[in-house]
Amino acid sequence: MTVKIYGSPMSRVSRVMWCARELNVPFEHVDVAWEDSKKPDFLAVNPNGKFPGFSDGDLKLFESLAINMYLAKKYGTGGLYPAKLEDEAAVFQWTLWAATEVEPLVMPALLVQLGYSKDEAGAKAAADKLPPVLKVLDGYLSDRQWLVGNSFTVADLNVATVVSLTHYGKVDISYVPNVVAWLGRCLARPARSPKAA
Ligand SMILES: N[C@@H](CCC(=O)N[C@@H](CS)C(=O)NCC(=O)O)C(=O)O
Repeated sequence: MTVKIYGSPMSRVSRVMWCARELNVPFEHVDVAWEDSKKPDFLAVNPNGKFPGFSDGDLKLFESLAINMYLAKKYGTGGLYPAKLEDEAAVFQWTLWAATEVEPLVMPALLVQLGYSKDEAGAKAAADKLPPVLKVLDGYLSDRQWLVGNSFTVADLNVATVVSLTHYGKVDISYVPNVVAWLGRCLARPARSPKAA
């Protein structure tokens, strides 16, 4: 088995496992304890000392959403990964949008909920900036089911893993009903583990 996914499944590791399952790519999950993430063995896989770590043969990668785009392109072009250049560009757009515009506004609330942070005021201030951002996605989804083309792609998977953090962070997103409905469609996919975040 050439694909290995390293780290606690209760982390962004779940994103990559979801993607691999969507693609029916066999993988080895190497569970790494949180306290071992800064030790040399794991730093040799991901020098950031963060989960996930990933390898496919000799290739090592970090950044969960980039790993997903790699996996989808290698094992799912024409399916989970769109074949057309313009659609690939839309995958890049939505993935980077989720990572840069959405995740930083949701993560503080999640860290408070998980007990890693006590900065409730900071978490609220970040989450308060979310509505205009998510309304962009809501408007886009007003007349379509999926982000790119007519079927579920890695763009949906990547953005859904980020937007779903609102649930775990107890951030209300009921004001964007198209996003709520789309997120439900994404998270209902059989390849997603019930434990995924
Ligand atoms: N942008 C990175 C973030 C990686 C990350 O922060 N992972 C968390 C787990 S979900 C982690 O390992 N945190 C431990 C730490 O920051 O020391 C990615 O998407 O892979």
